[in-house]
Amino acid sequence: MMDIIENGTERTPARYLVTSALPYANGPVHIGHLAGVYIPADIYVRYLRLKGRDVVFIGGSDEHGVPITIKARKEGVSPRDVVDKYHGLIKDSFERFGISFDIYSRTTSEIHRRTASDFFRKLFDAGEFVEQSSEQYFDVEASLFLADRYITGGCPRCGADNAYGDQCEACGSTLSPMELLNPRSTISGSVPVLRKTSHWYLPLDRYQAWLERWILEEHKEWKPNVYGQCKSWLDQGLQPRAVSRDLSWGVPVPVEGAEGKVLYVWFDAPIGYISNTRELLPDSWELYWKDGGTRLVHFIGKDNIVFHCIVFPAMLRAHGGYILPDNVPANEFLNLEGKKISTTRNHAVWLHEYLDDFPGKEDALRYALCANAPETKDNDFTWADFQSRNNNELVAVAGNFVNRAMVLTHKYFKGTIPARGELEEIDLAVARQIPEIIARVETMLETFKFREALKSVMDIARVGNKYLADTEPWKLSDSRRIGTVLNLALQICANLAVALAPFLPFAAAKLAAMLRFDPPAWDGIGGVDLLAPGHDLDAPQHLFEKIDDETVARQTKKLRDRELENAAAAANLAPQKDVISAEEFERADIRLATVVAAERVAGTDKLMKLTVDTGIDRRALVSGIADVFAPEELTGKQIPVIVNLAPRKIRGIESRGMIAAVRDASGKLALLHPSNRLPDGSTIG
Ligand code: B3M
Ligand code: ZN
Repeated sequence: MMDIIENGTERTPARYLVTSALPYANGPVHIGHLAGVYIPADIYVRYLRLKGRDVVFIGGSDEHGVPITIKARKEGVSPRDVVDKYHGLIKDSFERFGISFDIYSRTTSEIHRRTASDFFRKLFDAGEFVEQSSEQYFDVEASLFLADRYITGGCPRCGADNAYGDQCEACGSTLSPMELLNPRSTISGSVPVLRKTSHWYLPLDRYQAWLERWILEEHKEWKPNVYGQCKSWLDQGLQPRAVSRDLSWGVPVPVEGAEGKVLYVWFDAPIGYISNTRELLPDSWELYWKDGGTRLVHFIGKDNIVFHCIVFPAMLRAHGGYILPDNVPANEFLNLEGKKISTTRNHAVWLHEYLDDFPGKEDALRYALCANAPETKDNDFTWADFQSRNNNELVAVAGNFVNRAMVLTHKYFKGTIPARGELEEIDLAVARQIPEIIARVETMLETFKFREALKSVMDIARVGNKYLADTEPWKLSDSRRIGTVLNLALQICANLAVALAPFLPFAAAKLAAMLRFDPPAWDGIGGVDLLAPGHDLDAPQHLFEKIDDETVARQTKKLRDRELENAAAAANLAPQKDVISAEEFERADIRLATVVAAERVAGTDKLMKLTVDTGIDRRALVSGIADVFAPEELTGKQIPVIVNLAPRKIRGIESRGMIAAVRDASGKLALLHPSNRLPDGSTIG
């Protein structure tokens, strides 16, 4: 399909260049990133390497653009501080999850600045840009042009508040700042004014016909979601796009008189793929980017489709000399417990937190995210599904099969692989099934159907489990027959060790070590002679561990707590306090009491000494309400008093209790009175 068909036979590309989207270094990465981009890319690359193909896997952080400078402003640090912090965190998370980049660099590197700058200059010199001046929103208070996310307002498509100048997150529409209803600056909150500024535009309209042919006719094999989005962009008619911005953070526009202007982040970021390849392979990078024998594949999320399928190819074409992507297998989005993952609302499973909460369980998440990947539609991650995939699939199917084969071999043959006797039909059938499954895994991987591929890999273990259940070697007495069955079961384990490797690299390595097996390349599997009889196995170990209910409950609680925190913060309220039990609450003794006397505490503005009748006794207490209430407003009133609070000395007065008053976010006070009078000392609770 994507192989070049020549005389009816598919030709394997000479080499592969695989890129994965460069995440903005303005926050940590979460499960949505992993499921949508990095896991599929890593599986693909690991598979290609096992196939012995020449492949480079390019990653890196996107360190320019407004998302970075907004974060810097919010945290009161420099953009440089922000990218240094998050680049380190992101790189570390990917490494710990086994994402096997050949390079993970950054767009603030010197080589990138030069590469992006030269790229722009080449297009500029060739007259590929049009310069246009236009009116743009300007924040007078902050004295700044308001690019992209520096401006918010109503969405002209769906009416949502707080759409950004480049996109509405509620409905997903791409917007321009001029379309926003009631625009506001996100920096000062002020209403922006229009001011003239000039920018360089890439006239995408000039590439319309070419793109229509290249995508709509020559790449009908692209995933329907990708093809469909491209078609809809093309059907609307392409417009020139500005490739510069009035900002100070970014790659400076390399043109005289362009002070204060930088390259638009979506112009420089994809060039980052080139820069990072140059950094990795200073002498041979051009082979990967310029030779027709290379297959270029971009792994991205759906919000990046237009940039990778339309804008970047147009840039490459305008430049000349570069190959174009052969495929862009973009995924849809992953939701979390039924809601959109959100960095700003902190509704996410952050990878660095998962790694700390689940040490040694990287593969469990890799498995759940691949098995449930949003390949054709948005999907939902739930902790319950994660637990059941781990316990019912990894542990119960794959782990269980390997463990039975290992334990039985140790029991019957002291851990030495037995020789096979004559094969019966049931053995031959199993031996035929394994290469069929592996061929299917290959087809699925070559066509980016990673969920299906993983399901098929698990079928290897399913076949193995069924084989042991059908042959029941533990019930046999003929040692030769037991040897035949266990030999075959172990051969299936060896196949599994290789087939699992692209998906679950840690478990695959552990399995190979247990088998004391030096795994062959991908094309060496499928058969049942991978392990030689007489060869000693290592001691059996569990490949996977169960995840218990408490662990899952802790994670769902974490999400719920954050949701409450966010709701409180949004309403400008203090977050909910830690949960207490009913028994703990009941320890507080709150009663109705009547204020019998009130006087200001001399020398203070706020303190009032109250004498209250609690029904049990008369006592004094000191309360910080004198700036709001006068003594005469209080006497005679019934109010709730916490009577068993430990006494405290305040300004020489022993305060025995505390009145329960109401306080709003700004500190305003109100008192509580019962709706009808009840005897003093009546309990509240
Ligand atoms: N940083 C957007 C994103 O993280 C952007 C991708 C760049 S890929 C060249 O979704
Ligand atoms: Zn909208």
